[in-house]
Amino acid sequence: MRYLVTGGAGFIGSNFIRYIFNKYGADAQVVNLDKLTYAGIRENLAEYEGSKNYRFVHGDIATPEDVAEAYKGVDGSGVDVVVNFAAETHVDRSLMEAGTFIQTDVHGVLVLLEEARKNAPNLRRFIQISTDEVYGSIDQGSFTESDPLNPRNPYSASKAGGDRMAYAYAQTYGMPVVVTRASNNFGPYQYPEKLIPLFVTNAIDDQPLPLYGDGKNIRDWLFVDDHCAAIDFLIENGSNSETYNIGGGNERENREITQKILQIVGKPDSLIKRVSDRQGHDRRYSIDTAKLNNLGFRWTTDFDDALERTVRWYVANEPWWRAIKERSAEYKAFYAKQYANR
Ligand code: NAD
Ligand code: TDX
Repeated sequence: MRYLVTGGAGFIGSNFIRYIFNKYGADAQVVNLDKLTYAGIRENLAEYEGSKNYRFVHGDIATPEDVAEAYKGVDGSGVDVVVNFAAETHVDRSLMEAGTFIQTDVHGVLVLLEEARKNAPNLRRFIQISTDEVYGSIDQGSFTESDPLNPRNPYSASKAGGDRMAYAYAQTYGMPVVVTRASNNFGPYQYPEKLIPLFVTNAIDDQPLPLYGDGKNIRDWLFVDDHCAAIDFLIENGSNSETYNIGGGNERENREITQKILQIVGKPDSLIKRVSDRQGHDRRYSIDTAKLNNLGFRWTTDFDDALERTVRWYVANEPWWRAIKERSAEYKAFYAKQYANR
């Protein structure tokens, strides 16, 4: 199979490319189109650089020329499948600067779809990676795929735009689109601005863990390998125009995750620092995964085991996150701004 993966230098995209090469070996060809924003780290996939099955294209999904170049594939023969991970992804950043979210998460999706019509008329599958956040917050019960969208922050509103744009191209032009809505991912190579990698790396350095509000917000946690396996499964088994929730079945309050991290790292609860709440902070995300389950997909990860392995990965891979936390001027500037408001 010939894949175009966008945003493959980021967290889930890099895990997905590794998953595909581990599973399919030389049968897979992957073009990775990535803009290398603050969140893109090309070295995450250093082991594939120079391989004849892998090609990195430095470009923007919102720039038609870059996208057309990527649709040529690894060897000029084209691509069969697109998996669009490229996005601005951090809710806190969308509260400071929403414009880039609209540009990439909405307009970028439009360009990718439009260029697919021109450059890849025989595409077998276009996977639009959306998020559980597009449904908004739910106090009880779980959202199914047919529930209305109610995004409540600029990030999720932008993702909802991209999600529905992909659907519109399926309806209007018959493109083989599948939309996936995943819950909170965790695992190796996650940028240390998201809850788990931020808290693990702060704990290692005896720095405060800034827990927002009362710490009782609930997220559903999905190990990144299960997410990659589900996407791979839906490339083959999903139906055109359909949307699939990909949850983890692991709903936890943030304060519980925080305490577990401290236990694994072996640091005291006194590192927890209650800070003022995120504006518009969604209370609880919960999605019903019966549709994916009924199609035959099976999750393989135990949450506690995966969390422990993830924490140990950050402990063992200090140079990876120290390069960001200590040498990225952008990272330091973001946190200076973030805590100036709190
Ligand atoms: P990430 O922030 O780690 O990586 C995003 C990647 O996209 C980076 O490599 C970045 O350089 C690239 N990128 C950004 N703008 C681009 C552009 N205009 N053109 C090309 N590349 C661009 O993100 P992630 O956590 O890996 O998320 C991947 C996808 O999964 C996103 O679409 C996100 O909305 C979705 N998602 C994430 C989660 C989660 O918990 N992380 C959950 C559900 C859905
Ligand atoms: O410092 C923090 N303190 C804190 O209490 C951070 C960074 C987060 N939190 C809370 C906010 C959320 O309730 O932890 C929870 C998780 O926060 P994030 O890691 O920022 O993720 P979230 O806002 O839930 O969004 C994530 O899941 C859905 C991803 O960032 C999105 O890309 C994905 O679509």
